[in-house]
Amino acid sequence: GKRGFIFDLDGVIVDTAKYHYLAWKNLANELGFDFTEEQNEAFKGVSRRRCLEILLELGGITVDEAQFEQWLHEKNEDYLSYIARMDASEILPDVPRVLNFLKENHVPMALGSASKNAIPILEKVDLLSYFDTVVDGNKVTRAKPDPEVFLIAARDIQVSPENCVVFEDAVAGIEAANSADMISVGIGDPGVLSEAQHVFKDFTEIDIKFIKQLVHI
Ligand code: B16
Ligand code: MG
Repeated sequence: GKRGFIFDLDGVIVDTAKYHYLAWKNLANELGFDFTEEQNEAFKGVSRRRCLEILLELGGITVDEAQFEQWLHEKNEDYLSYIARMDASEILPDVPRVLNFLKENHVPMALGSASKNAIPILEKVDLLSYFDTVVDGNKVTRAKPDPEVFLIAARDIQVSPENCVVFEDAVAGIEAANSADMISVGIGDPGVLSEAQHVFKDFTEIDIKFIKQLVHI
């Protein structure tokens, strides 16, 4: 069947994962505890709300709903201050090479992200026009590792799940792709992403031959 490609955003197309990390770390520090990069692995691909729940568990802090909402807001404002300075130079190396190849070959492409900030980020780095659909945190009710985000993306591009190829940097995202019966490609550390069907350190390691095989061309 016809193949389609689904890309995660943070940590795959752009390195906004580092800005999420900084904003969570700033909040943790303000609340009197530290937050390490290792702990941040569990935040990748996970909804903003779930991240704050985990952060507060790490700090041993319990709060009421109003305080929770306020810290969510504060973290996002801090994150957006990093995003405001982004431009196309922050697209990860060799991502345009792969996106351009797929576009030239008319392969359907979707974005599948947990982020509620996905569209403004794609606009900032000038990649919005590449995607036939953007399925983001505003459209999804169940966060990764639930497969909902990728199943909606597959439906939008009219490609059956088993013919979808998902690029993901998060453990939760690889789990979501696998349970949707899609082909999972991990971007990052093979030790962390051991559940992925294929793993590459980054896009510079991806040969166009590999992409051609996946697209059947
Ligand atoms: P926001 P992805 C995810 O994006 C991030 O990996 C995750 O760390 C973040 O908490 C989530 O988006 C929500 O983002 O606060 O911008 O709505 O990796 O699924 O593209
Ligand atoms: Mg990600």
